[in-house]
Amino acid sequence: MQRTLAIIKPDGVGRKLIGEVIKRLEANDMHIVAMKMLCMSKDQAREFYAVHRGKPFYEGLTEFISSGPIVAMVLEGENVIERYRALMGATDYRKAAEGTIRREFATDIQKNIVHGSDSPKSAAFEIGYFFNRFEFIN
Ligand code: IDP
Ligand code: MG
Repeated sequence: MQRTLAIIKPDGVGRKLIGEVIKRLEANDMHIVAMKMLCMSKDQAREFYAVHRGKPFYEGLTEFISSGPIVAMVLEGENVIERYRALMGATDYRKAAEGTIRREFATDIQKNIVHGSDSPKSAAFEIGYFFNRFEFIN
């Protein structure tokens, strides 16, 4: 069993896509074992996305992710890191496969509705960033 961090970004929350995203997780055997809605500060966003520091999109990305409420979730399932990445689709929605969340709902390479950890190492860091051990249902 594997865990990953999923986020519905401010564009997804603002466009009332929380239910749409969660429906797809539940339909694909990804179990929500922790969940919260919150707003990130700019400093928290900078720390969360530290891996992208120095890239041209870093400033815009941290500004965007701290611009409104997000929903953070921990998903559990077999091979869930890779399976959830596949459900999201490519970072650039124009290159994302048909039927993926980003292909259907993203409007921009930055405003792409969802985030998902990309490896076991990043999942461990990202889950620990948002959740402590008392916040899981099991
Ligand atoms: P990922 O979310 O598919 O893992 P990353 O490369 O980790 O993609 O980038 C993190 C986030 O930064 C993306 O989801 C997107 O919101 C934003 N981003 C990535 N590349 C660009 C870009 O070229 N221009 C603007 N924003 C970008
Ligand atoms: Mg990434």
